[in-house]
Amino acid sequence: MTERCRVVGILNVTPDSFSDGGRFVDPVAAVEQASRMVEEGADIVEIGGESTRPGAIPVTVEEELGRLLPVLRRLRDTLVVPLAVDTYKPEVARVVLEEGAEIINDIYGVRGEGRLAEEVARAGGGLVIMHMRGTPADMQADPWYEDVVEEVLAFLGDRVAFSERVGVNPESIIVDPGLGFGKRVQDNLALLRRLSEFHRLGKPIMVGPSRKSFIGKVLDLPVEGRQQGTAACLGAAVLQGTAFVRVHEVGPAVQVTRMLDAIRRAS
Ligand code: HH2
Repeated sequence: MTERCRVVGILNVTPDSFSDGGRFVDPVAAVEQASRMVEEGADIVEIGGESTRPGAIPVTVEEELGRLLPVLRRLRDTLVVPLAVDTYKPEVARVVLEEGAEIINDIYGVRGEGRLAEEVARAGGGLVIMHMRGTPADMQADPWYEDVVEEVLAFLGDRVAFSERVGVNPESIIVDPGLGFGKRVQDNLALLRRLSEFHRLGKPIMVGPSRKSFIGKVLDLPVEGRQQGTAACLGAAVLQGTAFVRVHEVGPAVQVTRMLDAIRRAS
């Protein structure tokens, strides 16, 4: 089991992300936010150039790179932590890996022909394989599972094997059940409750509950009121040995995960 849970700070350089959309489109504001997250204890900063919220509109490769590169180029020379990029496009992955990103986070879980996995393999980068049912456009249209944990495990197991076949370093693969991506409230809760079953895959686990709508539905709260709900989800995840948590508010998450790590280590 992982020694210490790592905190991944989310930096969306998009106009339309569900929780921080529009705040960090300006590269200067984005760089300030990234530096703040590192000061607060982020282990990784992850930049996203296309929103994946339900119903979000896809952007072209040029648009996505146009958002990412000014920020990535500034950050790679100043930040002391690894940079990840949230993209599912192989062309974007190739360029950002050349420009200093070390990890690619693919919400499509290297589906399809898997060109993205080949780009990661070629660059010797890290890969986050996330589960999503459908696409952001249709994922919340009546999702249904017989056994959500088994189905997500089967998908991730298959995609891990595929990624290793095309040459991604087995030591650099992280798996993520994709909270909020084509799941009902009870599916998200079951995934969190049974997260320890994902250790069967033999890979570090990442989860991203931060401010998501299933928290809002349980607590009947808008996005800006979901800090404590997020912290509760981190509690469930860290006590089951998750290796990475992906959050918008790094400072509180660092405190929560350090405390949970201390509890986990107690005999
Ligand atoms: N959640 C979001 C985006 N990418 N990647 C992983 N691995 N796991 C997640 O849970 C995950 C993810 C959605 O959150 P956010 O990036 O804040 O929103 P948006 O997609 O609207 O930019």
